[in-house]
Amino acid sequence: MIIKKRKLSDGEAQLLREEKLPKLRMTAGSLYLPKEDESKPEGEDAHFVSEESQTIAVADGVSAWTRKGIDAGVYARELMNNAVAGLALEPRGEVNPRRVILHAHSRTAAQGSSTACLVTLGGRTLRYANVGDSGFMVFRNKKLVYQSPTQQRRFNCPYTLRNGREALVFEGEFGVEPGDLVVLGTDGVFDNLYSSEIEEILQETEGNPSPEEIASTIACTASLNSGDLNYKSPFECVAELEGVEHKGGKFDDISVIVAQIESKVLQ
Ligand SMILES: [Mn+2]
Repeated sequence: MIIKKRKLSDGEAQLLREEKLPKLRMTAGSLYLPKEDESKPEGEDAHFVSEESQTIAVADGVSAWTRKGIDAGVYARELMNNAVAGLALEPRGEVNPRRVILHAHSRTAAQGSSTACLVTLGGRTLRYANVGDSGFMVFRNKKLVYQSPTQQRRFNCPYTLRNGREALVFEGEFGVEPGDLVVLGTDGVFDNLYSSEIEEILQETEGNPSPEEIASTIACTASLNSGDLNYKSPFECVAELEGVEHKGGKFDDISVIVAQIESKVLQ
């Protein structure tokens, strides 16, 4: 009897290839620089790093709520706390970012609204859920290889998560390799720093800096740019295209998480 060899589907072949490769893990560090505001010393951003769940996330409370006397930072922080609680319910190694965001959204009771971006490493793939203009970039050999898309209704008006409103969550994934660097941040980072400037920071850094040290350099550079009237910021460029007058950097809270992707086996 002749048994014909069944041809593997693309997905099966990919799985087989992945199984032979070493598993990956990410090690992360962060820095948060809230903008100077005596009434809101904690700012309106929030973030967390969960090494255990191999998950990182940022959120950015919408400032416009201040006009109604509401501190959207409270919403953002509660959202991130609820996301951490949601992670505990996820199967090990198979975190579903959308489910975690929806869990957090449904349980956050504070008034306000916030953008959110949650990234998790499973196998050799980064999976993420994003709402609005927070996001992340992946650098390979100190060069940008991936940038998550943002979701906004119009200039400077991102999609957000809000109590009692339907959550429109964008999902995506990207295959990573050992040595890749993930830079996750709120718009305070990417409105004040081009990807080419992050590449420069990575290329100019000597030795073997920790993710925390890299996050600190990126956050501090974005912060310097944010207060520089003569710096033609990414925010200024987009504003110009939209016919909105804006000069220099953008004064904002700055949250950066840097995650280093490495092989699980000791090198
Ligand atoms: Mn912001």
